[in-house]
Amino acid sequence: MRLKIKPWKCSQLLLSLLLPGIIVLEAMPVTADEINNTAVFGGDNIGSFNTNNTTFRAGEADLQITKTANKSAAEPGDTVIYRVVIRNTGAVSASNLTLNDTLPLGLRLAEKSVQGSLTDGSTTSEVEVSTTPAQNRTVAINYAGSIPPQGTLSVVYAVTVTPDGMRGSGRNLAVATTETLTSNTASHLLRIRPGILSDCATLIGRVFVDKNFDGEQQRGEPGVPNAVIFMDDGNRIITDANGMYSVANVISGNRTATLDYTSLPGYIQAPNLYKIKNNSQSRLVRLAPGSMARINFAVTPAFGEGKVGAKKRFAPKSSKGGRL
Ligand SMILES: [Ca+2]
Repeated sequence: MRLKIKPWKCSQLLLSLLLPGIIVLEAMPVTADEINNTAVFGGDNIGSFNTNNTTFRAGEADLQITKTANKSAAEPGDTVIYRVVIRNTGAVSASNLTLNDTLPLGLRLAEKSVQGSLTDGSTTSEVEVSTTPAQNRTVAINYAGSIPPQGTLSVVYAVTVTPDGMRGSGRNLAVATTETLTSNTASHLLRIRPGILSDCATLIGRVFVDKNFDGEQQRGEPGVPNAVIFMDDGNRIITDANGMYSVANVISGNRTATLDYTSLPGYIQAPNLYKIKNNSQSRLVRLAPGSMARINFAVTPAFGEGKVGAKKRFAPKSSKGGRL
């Protein structure tokens, strides 16, 4: 009797049994992890018989991916270091791996920064990875080697935050694939702050009936809705139901806002008894980049309550009182 097992290609076995007959077992790979098995039986005085086919699965590789960054928030001009760890939790090696990372808007990969290292047990060594230029913000990083079972491939790379990052979500998604496997999708959210590169600011304020002429809004001093304010850049702003307004993305610098009294029939400018410079229809404010400033307009009815005798009834004794 002779038992012979020899490797045939990668996963094909040839088993021959002599006396009293011949049994040939062939194992043909269908996919990387699926094997189709057929047996042929025969002898000197009998014909050959084919057995039925059986299929069984070999050990599988499995990929798990995690992604981290060296900071949770960044500003335009900052560099962020991402680390992607791909672990093979399967029973066989995973080869020819590609990491696809879709970067958020405004983040640009520094291609020369890409580094790879492979950890097998307690041994970590650098490995060569290549980068395919980004298409639609998706960067492909390729590793031509194999990740052994329970081994990890770490890929580290740097991205630069551009001013466009302010318009993006800051979230990126990474997924690792081989010819037959796809990992889970790792996600990381980077909060992108305006930083010093933002040249815009925010202007807020309110138009209200100032009954005690201190320039501040206290209780009992209602806001005036639908008041029109013109900016020096031509912007036209209308107050809401509470007399409030806000303008985002105002170009920084010296900005002027003017209350249009033609939008407020029956009201005139309320005199400010404490700040003479505020006794003006137009107000000047210095808006620093990324800052917020407030311009309030105090008005008073041209006739009736709030004008005649208001100063005596509501004027504070020694201070301006609280601001609403
Ligand atoms: Ca007041």
